[in-house]
Amino acid sequence: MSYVDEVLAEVRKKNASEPEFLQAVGEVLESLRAVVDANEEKYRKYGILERLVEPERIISFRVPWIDDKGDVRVNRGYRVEFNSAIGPYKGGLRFHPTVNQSILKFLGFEQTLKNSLTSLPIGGGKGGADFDPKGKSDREVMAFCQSFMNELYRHIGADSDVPAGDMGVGGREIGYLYGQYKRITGRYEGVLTGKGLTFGGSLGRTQATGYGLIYILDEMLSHKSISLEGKRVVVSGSGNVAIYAVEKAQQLGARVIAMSDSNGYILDEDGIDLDIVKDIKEVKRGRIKEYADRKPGVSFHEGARGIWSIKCDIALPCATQNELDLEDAKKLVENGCFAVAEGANMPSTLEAAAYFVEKKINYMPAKAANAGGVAVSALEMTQNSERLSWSFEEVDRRLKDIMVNIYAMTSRAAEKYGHEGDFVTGANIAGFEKVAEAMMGQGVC
Ligand code: NDP
Ligand code: 2IT
Repeated sequence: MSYVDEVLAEVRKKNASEPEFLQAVGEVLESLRAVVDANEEKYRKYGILERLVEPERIISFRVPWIDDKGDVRVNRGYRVEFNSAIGPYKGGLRFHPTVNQSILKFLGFEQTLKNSLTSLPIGGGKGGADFDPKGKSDREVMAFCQSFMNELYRHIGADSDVPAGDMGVGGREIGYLYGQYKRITGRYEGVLTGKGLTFGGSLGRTQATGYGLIYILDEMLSHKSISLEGKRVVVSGSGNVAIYAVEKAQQLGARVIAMSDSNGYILDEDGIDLDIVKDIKEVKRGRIKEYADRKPGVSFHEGARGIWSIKCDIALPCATQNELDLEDAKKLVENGCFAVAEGANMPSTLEAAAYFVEKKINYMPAKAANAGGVAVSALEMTQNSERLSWSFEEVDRRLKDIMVNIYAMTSRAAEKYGHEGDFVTGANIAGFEKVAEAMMGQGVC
């Protein structure tokens, strides 16, 4: 049995109740076959694959808080410290009712390889809670964040583990978490990224994931002499990643015609008015449906998945895992969609991703496409360490360079192992090689 198959069998046995984690590991290990087969002896000797798929540490804790009615509520909090081979654990916190160990392990595993692709010194981690910020008052969110940090603080640190935002965790939550960390420890340090600009945040972090997604999309298409000018683009989600993907796509001349949330999608053939979306989502924390009430001629459609049946040139899934399945992928390709870049983590099912690769559309998978967010988080860490802050232009320029470099690394690795144009294989191999080298260099630990 090959090394990959042995480890896959063991992972499946050990983690049978964790479908998302198995999905992420399965995809990665399958695409590492070429590089693992070529280096089997040394990788086996160091147990690289067995160690790669086992988190260094999982912390799970009770988060009690009091709601506005005075009732005690209890959520489950986590931090998965996945891999510290190339730097301190780094990765977001997700507050969403679906959060569980399987989801956070898949995200932490992906994060390890994604962070490697940025070329910056950051390891992989992820955390969060099954807390639903929707419909909660500011005070309730603050109470939850403070209670969450009352436990988390003992596991994190500017040089050991640096969380940031993810779904349900944005500037407001990071601010409350930071305030509580500082209060408990008495330390003013870069222990979280995505902070407010008045207390150590980096210019450009809010925009980074969405902008980075468009930079790498543009880079990928430029190698085919295709420009974004006038292209019909569909973006799922309407959160942090989606909003700034739309903003940069529009700046580069694309016509973004649809966005969504978990209730449904809006179709605006004249092109999305992003000011309205920002007001609804960032200011009022409302629903995307309200866009249709505010702009004449716009339709709202119940059901988020329908967004993939819209005829478009480019699809950018920016909402959540497994939001796009094989049927959706077929519909997109049938309708002439020629590029897909993933702002969300693992938004395409295994079958959908394989279909995109098979059809040779320009498909940039999540760990390469959405690495801009964590890359700018690492730049925020750098600025915090040197106690300086860089201009927006400086951060944006570095972000662009990083995304262009990720494209180059990814396409080179794909080519080297005989998979030209298959960026899934390319990103997994390029991310893996550096982590594996670092793990071997540090011995069995
Ligand atoms: P937000 O919480 O800001 O936004 C999430 C958006 O996705 C919301 O509009 C939400 O709608 C929507 N959504 C959630 N579930 C579904 C669904 N089943 N179908 C359709 N829409 C849905 O999160 P982010 O924008 O930060 O994160 C989005 C994705 O990007 C996640 O996969 C995250 O892991 C990934 N990511 C985020 C980074 C960051 O820097 N923030 C960096 C790299 C990746 P609703 O309000 O209805 O829930
Ligand atoms: O999935 C991701 O890369 C993030 N949510 C961003 C993590 C970070 O540390 O900025």
